[in-house]
Amino acid sequence: MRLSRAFLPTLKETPAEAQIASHRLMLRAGLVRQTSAGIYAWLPAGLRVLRRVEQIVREEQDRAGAQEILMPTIQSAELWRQSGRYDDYGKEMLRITDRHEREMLFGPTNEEMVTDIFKSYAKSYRDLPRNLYHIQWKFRDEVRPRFGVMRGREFLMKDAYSFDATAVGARHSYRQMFLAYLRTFQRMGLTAVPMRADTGPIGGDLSHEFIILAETGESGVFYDATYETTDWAGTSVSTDDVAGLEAFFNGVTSSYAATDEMHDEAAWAAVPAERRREGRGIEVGHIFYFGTKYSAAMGLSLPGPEGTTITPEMGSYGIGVSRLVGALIEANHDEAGIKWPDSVAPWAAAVLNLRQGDAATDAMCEDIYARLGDAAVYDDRGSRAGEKFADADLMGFPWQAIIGPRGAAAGRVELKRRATGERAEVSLEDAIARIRGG
Ligand code: P5A
Repeated sequence: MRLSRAFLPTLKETPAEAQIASHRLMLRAGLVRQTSAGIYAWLPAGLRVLRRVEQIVREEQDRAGAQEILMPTIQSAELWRQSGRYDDYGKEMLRITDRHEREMLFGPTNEEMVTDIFKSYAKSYRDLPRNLYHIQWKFRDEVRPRFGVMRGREFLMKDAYSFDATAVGARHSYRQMFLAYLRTFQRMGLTAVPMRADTGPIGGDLSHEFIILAETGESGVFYDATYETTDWAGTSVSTDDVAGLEAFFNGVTSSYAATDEMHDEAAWAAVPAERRREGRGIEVGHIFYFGTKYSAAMGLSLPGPEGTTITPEMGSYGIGVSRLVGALIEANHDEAGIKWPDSVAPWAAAVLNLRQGDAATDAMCEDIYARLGDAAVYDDRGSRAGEKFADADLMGFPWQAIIGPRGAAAGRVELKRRATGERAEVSLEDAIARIRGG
């Protein structure tokens, strides 16, 4: 992408409405544009990050055995009356009436719809277990949308739903998602601590929130410092290994970690004082085991073995995909701008031409840009070097390949690593190899 032709608008001024770093930087780096309170349009750079985050989430869901579907955003009120949540959900639900006066709504979550779909096809207990997920926009009419995409009204969620024949099976499905979540966040370079959590309007008795520690987070958290140092996601346990996964899960959850809603002073007092950590965090995922709450209410029952009847045990598993883009910036930025981790960066590198119009400099920039292809943006604008540096730092490309007349004459590129600030003078070949290597 050539910046001279790109739609990558950056702002010099700090927008007054943004209270936290990630929101300020998302607006300044031209990732999103607010169109109504809590509703955002995703601009090219923001969309590329959103898609990369989504793809990591998708790969780890698939790897854990979940299957992707796509359910609509608009749902019928009738489904929600069956579960009893239509009236319970209150003002957070955006209610819509169609031309035939039928009551519809913009889905805040999909437990009812997926239960209804599964019920239409499942014939017996042999169709269990199954896990279905989708990545789709949700709408919740939050009283106080704030912090940009962190607490939006319209937001992108990955939501998975598991169906099992037994409670034992359902706990295994829960643990499969638990491990998939640890792996997902680790691939984005984030440390997400799983914490015992309240189930709220989703229901059930077993629930964990995955929290990224950040001062600007909305949840108060209490946890054992073990979570800061142990590489849980690095485990080689397979999501199909029932006993191994249970042992893994028990190992991870044996250390104390809870949100303020679930905080237990007695258990906290048992954590050695030097390992007690209190702070704030951003909830990027939330998983629930709620048994037969929806299957029973919506008439999902299947013939079991030997004349029995089974009401499937269910769980649901959410990841805030659009919120993660904000959380990633909260965890990776400095005064100058964003420092994207390689795995989610919109482009791996920016090629900065310090003397636009100088034949040798232009030629070398064109060469490296052509060879990097879609991995790079090329700052070929006529602007001053200082502006190019500032924009590249702001937009947060992991690498900057800086080329001026002196480097071009010597066949050298100045390569800057955004995350550490390290600089090295390297050949064109080395620059390309290092950028491609992440
Ligand atoms: C689990 C999947 C659920 O809705 N039903 C389907 C369950 N859980 S949840 O905790 O309410 O939401 C899942 C994740 O979605 C993100 N999220 C939000 N992101 C941005 N703006 C919002 N207003 C918002 N609300 C929820 C969070 O990351 C949450 O963990």
